[in-house]
Amino acid sequence: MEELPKHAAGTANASESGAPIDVAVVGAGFGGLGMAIHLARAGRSFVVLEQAASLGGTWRDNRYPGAACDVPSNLYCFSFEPNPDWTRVYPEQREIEAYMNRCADQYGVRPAIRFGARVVTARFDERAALWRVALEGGGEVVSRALVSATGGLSRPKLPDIEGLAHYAGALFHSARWDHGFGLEGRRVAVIGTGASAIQIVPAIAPRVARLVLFQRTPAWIVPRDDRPRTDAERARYRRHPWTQKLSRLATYLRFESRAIGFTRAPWLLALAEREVRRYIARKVRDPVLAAKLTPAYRLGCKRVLLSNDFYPAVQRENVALVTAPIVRATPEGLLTADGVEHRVDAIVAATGFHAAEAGSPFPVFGLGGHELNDSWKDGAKAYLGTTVAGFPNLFLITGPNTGLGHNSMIYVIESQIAYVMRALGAMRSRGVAAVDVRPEVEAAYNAEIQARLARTVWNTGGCASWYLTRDGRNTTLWPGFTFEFRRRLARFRWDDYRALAPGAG
Ligand code: N01
Repeated sequence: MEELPKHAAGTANASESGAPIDVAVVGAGFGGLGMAIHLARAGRSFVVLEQAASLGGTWRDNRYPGAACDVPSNLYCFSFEPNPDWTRVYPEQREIEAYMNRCADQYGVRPAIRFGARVVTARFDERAALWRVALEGGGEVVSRALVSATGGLSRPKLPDIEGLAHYAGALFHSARWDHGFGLEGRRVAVIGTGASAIQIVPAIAPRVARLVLFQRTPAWIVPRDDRPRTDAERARYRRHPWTQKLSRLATYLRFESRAIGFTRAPWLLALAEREVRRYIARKVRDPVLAAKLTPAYRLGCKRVLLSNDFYPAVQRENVALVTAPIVRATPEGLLTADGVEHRVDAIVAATGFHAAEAGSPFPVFGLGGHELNDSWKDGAKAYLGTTVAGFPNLFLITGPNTGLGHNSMIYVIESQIAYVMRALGAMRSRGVAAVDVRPEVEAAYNAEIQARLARTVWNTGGCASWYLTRDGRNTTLWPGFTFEFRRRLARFRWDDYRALAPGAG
């Protein structure tokens, strides 16, 4: 783990003078923030363009009741900035958001973040070998490299339910929680039983008069070994930082071992399923309800969820689990296929995000004016999840096939940031203006990744998930151990790239 100097001066050049800066970063979540800290340390000129008014990405957006991370706090932070003050084993949203803000200040990068700056297009200018990034309301940032750190799960997906527009009550997505809506004594519908819903339901069930939970597919849910961090632990982490590093390593290895079942030997997961079925039988008294809550696909196919309070919550008197499909919305609620109208004061759509088919949130034009989302119309792909042929000096953080079903995304993010820094360093030392990954290198890499994914639980486990495109292509997940991902990004290989000079596009 690397120590970074704190209070590094942010060398942002956010001016629109037209003078090119080294790097324009889009997004101030974990990816953009980590990138900014490393660019500042290297003395690069850069700016972070953030459309919102504050930083934090997913941890700024997902403020629903109960929001917390399912990766333990000692692992879910930057390797160079361990936090001895985490109050729980699993960090809550507001603590993670505060941690990110603290990092921005400690490493001096906040002045480099332009809030309220929404990118509308990014265009590679072949003559100058520069990126021209256009902002909403006019204005342009010109940079040698463009880092897109816009997040894989940043675009909420509302359910496609007939008549929803005519529903007269409150309606909001889990990632856009309406804190102005008073829950007390109200009837609330929650659609979905993914990671967001299973945190929301236990958090709001004691507050609402009635909660109707619409489940389309049950999730595999395992116990969550959460507890508060004791004062003694926190003191020990301060006095002996290696003890926290050891805890981080132990958690990393424990989580990493899950990749064996997910990616190499899905049959092993049948053993875990037996355990979880027993757990459901112990926790859910009514066998009919237990059967409804038991998945019929391989564990791991959809993200495995962690919770101790979801099963108790669905058994509360004021909670109903509805498995009949929703046929349409009425002005007063939701009508299900069994003819029942569920009248509610609010509908919470915990229905996930546009992921596998999302593409870039803004048009990105590369060589020959080609648009990135056009190149990705059959599914997003990149080399090492980071660079795309025909888009010189474009770097993606959490790009295609970098997602994980088993470990911390911050590990992936840091691997990619290090790769970008190596690429920038290599270009500078060779006097090269831009690099473009060779199409055959990208193609061979993706053929390998897809062949490996074909054997994983995500592709073979018998479920539909946000990991897959409509035609079943897995564009989101990395098919192996995360240390393999890091090793493959540990060197910037010139042979993989074509060097471009200005005017030589
Ligand atoms: O979204 P999801 P999420 N009618 O897509 C259902 C991360 N995350 O926001 O399974 C009825 O997983 C849908 O049903 P089905 C994490 O990576 C992490 O919960 O498609 N139901 C499903 O049950 C996670 O995987 C944390 O049949 C409809 C649910 O909505 C990712 O974010 C916390 C429907 C969507 O589940 C996304 O999680 C939260 C419809 N029309 C999120 N449409 C932690 O770290 C969708 N559904 C703890």
